[in-house]
Formats: sequence, C-alpha cells, structure tokens
Amino acid sequence: MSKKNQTLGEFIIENQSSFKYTSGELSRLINSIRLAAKVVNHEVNKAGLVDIIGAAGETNIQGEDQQKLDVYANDKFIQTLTNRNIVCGIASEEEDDFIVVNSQDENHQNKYVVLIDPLDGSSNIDVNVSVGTIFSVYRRVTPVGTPVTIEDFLQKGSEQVAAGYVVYGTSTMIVYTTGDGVNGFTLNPAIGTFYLSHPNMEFPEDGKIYSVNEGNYIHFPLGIKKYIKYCQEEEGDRPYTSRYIGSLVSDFHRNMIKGGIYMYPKSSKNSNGKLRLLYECNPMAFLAEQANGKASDGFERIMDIQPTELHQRVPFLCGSKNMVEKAEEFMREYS
Ligand code: AHM
Ligand code: MG
Repeated sequence: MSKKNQTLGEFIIENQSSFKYTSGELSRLINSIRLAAKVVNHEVNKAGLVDIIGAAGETNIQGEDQQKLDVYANDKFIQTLTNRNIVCGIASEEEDDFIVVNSQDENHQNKYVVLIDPLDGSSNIDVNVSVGTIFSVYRRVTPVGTPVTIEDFLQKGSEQVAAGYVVYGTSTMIVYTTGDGVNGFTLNPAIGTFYLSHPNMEFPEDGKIYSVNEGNYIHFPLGIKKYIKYCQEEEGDRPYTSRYIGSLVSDFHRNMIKGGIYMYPKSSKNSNGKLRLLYECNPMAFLAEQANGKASDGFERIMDIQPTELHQRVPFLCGSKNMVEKAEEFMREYS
C-alpha cells in the first residue's frame, strides 16, 4: 500500500513482491536509475553556474549537436548501470550502437536491458528550461548468460517491464511504472531523498491543453492541421489552451496532471516525425496507458509497432484518451 511521504527506496522495497519476477533485479535497476538521476540532477542544476553548457563539439547519430550535459548524463547513467552489474545491455539515444554488458562473463545472470534518452530536450538547458531523462526496461529475449543482441532491444513497447522519466524542473521528480499504475516521487534536494508525492497519477480523460510545435504547421498532414483548427474553434469547452515547452518530459508531465495532448506528427520535412520510438515514444506510451491515457502514431497504438532499428523515429500523439482519439479521428478522415 503506497503512502504519501514514503521514500522511493521504501516504495521499491515494499512493492518488490508485486513485480511479476521477484528476483530483486528490477528493484536494483530502479535504484541505480534513482542514484544516477541524483547525480545528473546535481550537474543540471549548476548548469548556469559553471561553464559546462554549450555544444561538446560532437554530433550524435541523428546529426544533432550534443550539449556537454548530454554527454555527462549519458556517461553517468551508463556507468551506474554497468558498474553495479545489473543489466545485460544498454541502448542510448546518444550512442550509435547498443552496449553489451558483461560480454566476458559467461556466468552472468542479468535479464534486463535498458534503453535510455539520458537528457531529452537538452537544447533547453542553456535557457534554464526543464529537461528530462527517459528510460525503458525490457527482459532480454535471447538466453541469459550470452551477450545481448539487437533482438533484445527491438521489442515492441508492449513488452516493457518498466518505464519512466526524471524531470529536472522547478523540482526534480522521478515518475515511473512497472505496469501497475504510475507513481511520482519528488526530490528533497536538502537531503537527497525522493518522496512519493504523486501516487497513482492519471491523465484526466478529457483535457484542454494541446502541445505541438505550431511553427511546423504548414508541413503537417491535413488531419493534424484540421485537429489543430478544431482545438482553436469556439465551441463547448474550446478553444483549448496551447502550451509547448519543447521538452517532451515536461510537456507530458504537465498534460498528465492537467489533461492535454502532446503531438509530434510527421511533416513534409520529416516523414516519421522527430521522436524516437525506442527511447522516447515507447516509454511515454507505457506511462500514458498506465495512467489512463493513450499514445498513437495517428493510426496505430505506439506500443504495437514492431521496431526495425534502434534509432527509428515515429509520429507521436499522446495524452488524455479522448483528445488522442479525437486527433486519430481527424487523421483517419483526412488521410
Ligand atoms: P532531443 O532528443 O534532441 O532533445 O529532441 C527531443 C525533443 C523533445 O523533448 C521535444 O518535445 C522536441 O524535441 C522538440 O522539438 P522541436 O524543437 O522540433 O519542436
Ligand atoms: Mg530525446
């Protein structure tokens, strides 16, 4: 039974027995993410103070400039997960290929792979706007004790065992699910402890906020254009409010609390949108469904899409159920 003010550590222990597989491995994994989140939080918080912001001079596989903090967060999460020897593989938005953990040790029994976007929305850091970490956990499909292969990572979102995000905002929170609802924990920075502050988070079924980069309007598919016009029409509880931070984790977090829809559709410039299926859309879709919301590519459930490559992109509509369904209706009608 979750209690407000419970610490994340206590919550993990108390809920361990409700996991499908109770070896404690998943608990250790979540604990490691908690630890890495604190370290990254500390660094993100001082971004304005030290000369750490700015491009690190490298580009990631998507051809985007990496900020220094992306690299830092990437290293910290990977180090924490590998040093503690709790996973058998890691894939990161910032790495070209997946990482095999324990490749030399034939006796390792680790069952889980982690997929991570270490610092999403990092272009917001130098203007003091919230960023986030997104993670997703799967059980490997290849035999335990062997090196992981690409198959272990290219699983449908519906196979996720856990997913969550850390939002480095006005306060820092971890929000995650292990398939039994969504809970949010807020960091007390004075003592470095996360407390259960948002038990059983749920999207309101209807919402009044739409979040989309309307600067790309001209390039959007007709269905999305019509849906945006619908959001702006004066009728019933419309027009809705437009809110777009440009930081998926923060936009999602707000919409889950207040009710809303986030959209990153395909466009005539990006035929699959911008967001990555494995690092961004699947974990957010799992959280959304666990919180009574919905996630789709406009036609199909996100978590039913069979991934074909690690860095695959996909159009993304996510949020309050009735809003996502309405947007899908427009997509069907005008496709
Ligand atoms: P990133 O992984 O390179 O940070 O990109 C993902 C981010 C999301 O957090 C955000 O919602 C979106 O990109 C914003 O994109 P745009 O500036 O095109 O609206
Ligand atoms: Mg990202």
